[in-house]
Amino acid sequence: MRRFDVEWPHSFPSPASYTFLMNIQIVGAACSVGGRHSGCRQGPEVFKHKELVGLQQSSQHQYFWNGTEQEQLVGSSTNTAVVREYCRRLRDRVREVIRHHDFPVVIGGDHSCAIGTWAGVTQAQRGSVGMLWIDAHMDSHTPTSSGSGKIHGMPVACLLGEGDARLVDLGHKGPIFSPQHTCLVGVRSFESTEPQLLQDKGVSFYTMEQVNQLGLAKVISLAYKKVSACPTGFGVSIDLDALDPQDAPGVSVPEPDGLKVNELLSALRSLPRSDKLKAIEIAEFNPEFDTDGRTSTVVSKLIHSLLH
Ligand SMILES: [Mn+2]
Repeated sequence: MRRFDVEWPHSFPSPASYTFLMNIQIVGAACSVGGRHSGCRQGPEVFKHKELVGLQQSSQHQYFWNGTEQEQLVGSSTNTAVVREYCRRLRDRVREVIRHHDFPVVIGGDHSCAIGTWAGVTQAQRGSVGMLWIDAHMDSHTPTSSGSGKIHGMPVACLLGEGDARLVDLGHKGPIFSPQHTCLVGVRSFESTEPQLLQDKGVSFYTMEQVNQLGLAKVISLAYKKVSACPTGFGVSIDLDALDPQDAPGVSVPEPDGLKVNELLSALRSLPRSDKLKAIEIAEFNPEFDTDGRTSTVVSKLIHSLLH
């Protein structure tokens, strides 16, 4: 019996993959100024309304709604100032969840929330963490390379220590992601400065073309091996735009020819469970474009596939 195995009464279903019980705290990250559409701000509340009860009923884990951090749009504040202040609050909330020995699942919100989420995780873990980043984009712009200036195109760079000083100093000293334990999967829309930055840092990535050549299960398993080797622990951040827009239309920046949701779910389900997984983040849920509720269901399934 492994350290975290729990014995169940015979009347209760106990899946073979079952390893340990957790209190899961879902944190809403209702932010949008880092992104392209204000609709992203509604993501967490719509998810809570549509999915929370189903998630609670389908799980052996205990799910709680920890609360939703709202962005404060005040007067003349720049987007960078708003995102910084926002990410500081999100960081503190995520850090406290881990300090209370619960497991944080952050639902965003534009992907700039990652700056706060993973700063909080590194503060709790007292060190850089590994990262499986599943995304159509590399999110590795800096203010000098970005055409749009949107901060949701910059979190990976910030978390590797590059970019606006106000967004890179939110965690512990040094980069928040351990570069050699960070891997991007599913990328298919990026500009040349971004892979350059990742290569300079020693971060690996699998483009959509490589996913199609090798198969998603293989890619996810290789990436997982790399990120889960980080001694401090690791996280998973999923931008819903990594998925094919037909499977997950409720995103702000859809990119065609993405990951098939069923393939991603089965690849994630087949990964070994690890107590070194410290947090999950699912970002860019935009309910304005999720007319039939397909995308909110996908969010639930992704959480389920990673934790069961
Ligand atoms: Mn992203």
